[in-house]
Amino acid sequence: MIALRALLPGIATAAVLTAQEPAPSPAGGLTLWYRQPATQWVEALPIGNGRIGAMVSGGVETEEFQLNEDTLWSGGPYDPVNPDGRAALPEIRRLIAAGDLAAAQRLADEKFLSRPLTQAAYQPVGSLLITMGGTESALNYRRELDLAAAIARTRFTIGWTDYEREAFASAPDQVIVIRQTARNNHDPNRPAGMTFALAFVSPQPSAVRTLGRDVLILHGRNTAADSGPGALGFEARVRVATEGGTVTADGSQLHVVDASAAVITIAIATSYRRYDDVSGDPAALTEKALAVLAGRSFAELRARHLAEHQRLFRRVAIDLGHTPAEDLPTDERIRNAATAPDPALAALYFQYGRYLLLSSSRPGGQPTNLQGLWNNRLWPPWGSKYTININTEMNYWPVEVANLAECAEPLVALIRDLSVTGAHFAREQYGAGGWVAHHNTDLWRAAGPVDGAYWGLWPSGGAWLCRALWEHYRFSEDRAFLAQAYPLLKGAAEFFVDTLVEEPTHHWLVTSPSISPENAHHPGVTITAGPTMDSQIIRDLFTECIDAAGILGVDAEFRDRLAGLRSRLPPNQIGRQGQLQEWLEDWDAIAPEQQHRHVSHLYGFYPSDQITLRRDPALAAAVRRTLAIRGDESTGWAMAWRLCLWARLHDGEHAHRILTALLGPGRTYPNLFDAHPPFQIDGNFGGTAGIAEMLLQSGAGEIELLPALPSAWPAGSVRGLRARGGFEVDLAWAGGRLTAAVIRGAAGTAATVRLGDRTVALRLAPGGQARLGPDLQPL
Ligand code: FUC
Repeated sequence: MIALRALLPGIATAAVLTAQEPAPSPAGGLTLWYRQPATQWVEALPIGNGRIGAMVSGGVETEEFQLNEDTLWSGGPYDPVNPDGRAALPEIRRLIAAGDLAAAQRLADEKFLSRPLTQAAYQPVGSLLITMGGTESALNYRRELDLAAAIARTRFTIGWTDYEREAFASAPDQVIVIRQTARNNHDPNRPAGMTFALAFVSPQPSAVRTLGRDVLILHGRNTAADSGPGALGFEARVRVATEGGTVTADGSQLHVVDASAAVITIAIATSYRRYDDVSGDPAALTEKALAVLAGRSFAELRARHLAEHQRLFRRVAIDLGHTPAEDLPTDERIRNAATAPDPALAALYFQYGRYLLLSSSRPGGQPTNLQGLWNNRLWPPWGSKYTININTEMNYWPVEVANLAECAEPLVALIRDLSVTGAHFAREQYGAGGWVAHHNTDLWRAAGPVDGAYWGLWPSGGAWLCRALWEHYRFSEDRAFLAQAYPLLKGAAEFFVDTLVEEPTHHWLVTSPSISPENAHHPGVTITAGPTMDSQIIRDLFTECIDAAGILGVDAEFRDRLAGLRSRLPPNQIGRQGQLQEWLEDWDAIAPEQQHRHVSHLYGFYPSDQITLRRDPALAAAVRRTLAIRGDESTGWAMAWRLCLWARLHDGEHAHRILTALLGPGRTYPNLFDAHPPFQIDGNFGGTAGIAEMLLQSGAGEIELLPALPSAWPAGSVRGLRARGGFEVDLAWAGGRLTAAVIRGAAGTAATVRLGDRTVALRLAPGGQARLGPDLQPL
């Protein structure tokens, strides 16, 4: 029992005797496995199809599938515009220009923040409980998550019966499927019977009923948010089919008696259709989802699920080396991460990041939130929403390089929504054109500043999200996509065209009011004008618009206008500690939190490549100095960001030290979820991106091989990473040196390939593939 323990005090976990012989990890290192059921939520194993998901605890007496659906959030559609906001803006700006930052922050808190001050929260559906009863001890227990198949399995033996449970969340069929079997291990020819009850529990206002003898329904409403009452209905509908035995319903539970196998199918839906439309019919949707599967066997559902998962998952393979450490269960490997070299754990973490993206971000669904898709609390930390001053962006850092570009679609759709709600906010509260989003957003696509000016008064969240659009184009060179994305980029830029102000000292054009995300420059004060990160983000945004408009052959005048404004943005500055300056003024050394988790002004070095090691050595050295001051130790995502930055600095040893700490028990839970703490999924995705960045970097027409290979990974290989410019790359190395590289792309595509100081110019011949040897010589 995990998530709902408090609600179900009467249910105890059956005693589990672990198997004496540890089974080695199967499936080529792509399995998380354990010798005992989960006793807390961060030990349970996540499955998901991008829209619906479950945390599987692997219980014996009672198994819990804690369920989520990605549109079940608190509240309903709302407009966060503060009617006092627009009138207060000139005075906030005046106070900032006059240097009275604390007063500006106070006034912003009083007049400029969204109404209400907080956004909606992502919420759980409830749990499906499979209760077998009995108190006998289980033997030969093992549970696992097979990433290659996207299947969670639990196996154990009680007496003469072997039990096995398999569960997956199917993207093609939009249901969670569980199959439970019992086998007589003494005499396979004799039947083995399984008796269990199926029940729903939920922390939501909800009710349970049964339909016929084999359907169980949980239906309910979401709870209120500060923005208003719950406006969503939801339903989870389960059908059970058995081989042998009987199924009966008693109005609140289903009872399976003496079956040798049971297939449990779960459909979930809410009434959410769009951020401003909650008119969906969850009962009709779940009924239909189950009805269309009526003729399909379990084997067919499983085959369809596997084919879709493997189509995407198998694009990338990775091998970072092997040690005996990898033979232990996953929780023990995490415990040993700092002391027992385990390169295969880094490889598993990388593939787990890809698995999590596939499971939590699929076309048509919501983007991954702070917990991806998985949340068991009505009021999760930070509402488990979209924090767009780093966290949501980080969730998508691996999406292109790790060859899952399709998974970016929900983020593109969110940006499209924000370009509408954010245009309304820009107009009403800033009197500006274009669109804006601040540091958070939610299911209802609220775009205004929330929580407090200290955290929320940051107008660059939408612009940072737009970077994902440009990256998608850079990796794919897909012009049709660029044509769709351009209006979004343009709208984000138009907001700054209308709102940048001239600062009094250098006459640079800056954002005002703004902050450098969540870092105070003076005690209690974050508000300022023109923090470095804003100028970097706007410089990128303007450049992307100019380039995109050029490629598409549109908006010549707008391009010139942006180029003119871009030349007046503040430059990146080096401060008196030799650091990259975080604010217009050199406040870094006096800022109260010298080791602050955000490294916002290093955005320009990673994820952006506005500053590069080779083109801007002085600024890159300042980045390194800032990282040294900030230190390696931080929250999960903040360490993942540092990992990516050290990889960009080509310091593989330093990057590996951070990765090792990230993989240890302080920052990784037993189920490999990242610990902020508490759980936040961004560190998983940032860590995945960081591992890719150690092996391959690309940009400005160059593909760099093994730029930050640590000595801990002397031999290995990776297949299927993507590089900007439309390439796919395979690499193999031994003795810490490249042995072979394969670069694929469309015929005629050109790039410079770099290995250390050596470069070769490459133009792909017909067939679209080049093979290079240890010194980049053609093979
Ligand atoms: C930002 C971070 C916090 C946390 C929150 C969800 O506000 O500063 O560390 O990750 O998002």
